[in-house]
Amino acid sequence: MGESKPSDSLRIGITCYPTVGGSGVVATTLGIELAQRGHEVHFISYERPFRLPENSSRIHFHQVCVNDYGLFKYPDYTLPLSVEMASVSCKYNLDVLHVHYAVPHATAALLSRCMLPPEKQPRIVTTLHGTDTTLLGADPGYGPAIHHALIQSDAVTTVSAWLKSETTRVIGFDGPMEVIHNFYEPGTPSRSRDAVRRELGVGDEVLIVHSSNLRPLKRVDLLLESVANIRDQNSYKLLVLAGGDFKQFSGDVKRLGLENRIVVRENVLEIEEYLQAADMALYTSESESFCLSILEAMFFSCPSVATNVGGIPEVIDDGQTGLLVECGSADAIAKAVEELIIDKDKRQRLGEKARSEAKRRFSTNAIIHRYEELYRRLISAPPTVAVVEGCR
Ligand code: GMT
Repeated sequence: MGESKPSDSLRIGITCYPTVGGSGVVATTLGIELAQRGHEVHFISYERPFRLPENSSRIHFHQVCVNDYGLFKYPDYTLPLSVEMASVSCKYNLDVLHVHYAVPHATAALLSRCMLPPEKQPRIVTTLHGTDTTLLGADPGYGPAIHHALIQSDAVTTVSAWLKSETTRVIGFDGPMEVIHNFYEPGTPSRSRDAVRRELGVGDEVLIVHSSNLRPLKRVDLLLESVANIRDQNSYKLLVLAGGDFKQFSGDVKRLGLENRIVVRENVLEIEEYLQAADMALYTSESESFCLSILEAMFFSCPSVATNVGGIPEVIDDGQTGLLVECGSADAIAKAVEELIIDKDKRQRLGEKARSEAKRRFSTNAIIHRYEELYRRLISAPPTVAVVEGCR
């Protein structure tokens, strides 16, 4: 299969986390878009990424088998992943191995390269997504391994300018990094906006959407406190699209008297259905390299109220495509949300601008060619032979 390909198409391996989560969504969409542009794409992971189509002739999935040997207290994923990466690289003559989220993917990619003869070694691209820098990069048990993987990669990209500077600050990596912002390609909803709003029990209220994996840095506690501070409690409903178990917050919901204001849908795959039914979005994270969910909402003309942290100001133009608020104050967040609830004209104006800016700056057409150009540049240059200096 690997032998005949159109002269300018590439063979690209992609490794990502296959579950619901921004880095996996971005990697999967990238693979689908690359295949549509004529490239041969090989996904290598422990599970098929949830949005990966089954029926594309140019998309292949290679499952990594993890054995739970009795001797091991913790099952190891990195070594079988590296072996599968080497095997796929060798069999299909990969030009590039593009890993999303450094841990453990970048280290596994380097190991796989060491297992291959020079003529079979693909160029390695590592895309940093967020907590691989901010959380794991600061962890002494991971930081030096991430630093090593970055200097040995042929290219490193970050999903925002903020994440690039954090990578230098936290990990001490001062090699080249290219900022390639995230992108999104909305699917077409299969139900009408009215049908979805009926399902959710929403009438004339403003429907506020929040979509996240609910991890502590998403500050769901602040989200709930903020909506509880909205003066007219009948003016809105909050839809939580939860990539996790929302029951952990039922105590807060009860304490704040929000039982009738919140609708939860867990592990939704077709988020477009719900985004088209929403009027605005709300994000209260304390750290965020980009926040793909804000971008997804923008494509459906939803302006967000969001905390002014990390890379979020690169996505939202404050006062034009959404409203930025300092993280921490539930009062300030509630006021910004109220402003968009009460002023429908403003909400719609910001929503329309959000949509046009999302298409202009963060559509697949605006971004995918940046990765293609990067791959071609790497292939035409000599591979990276980095020398590690000193101990870390
Ligand atoms: O880094 C993470 O926490 C996981 C990652 C994910 O897989 O959801 O989220 C990060 O990558 C997304 C896609 O690039 C970004 O939209 C998120 O902002 C980012 N999360 C954080 O920085 C906390």
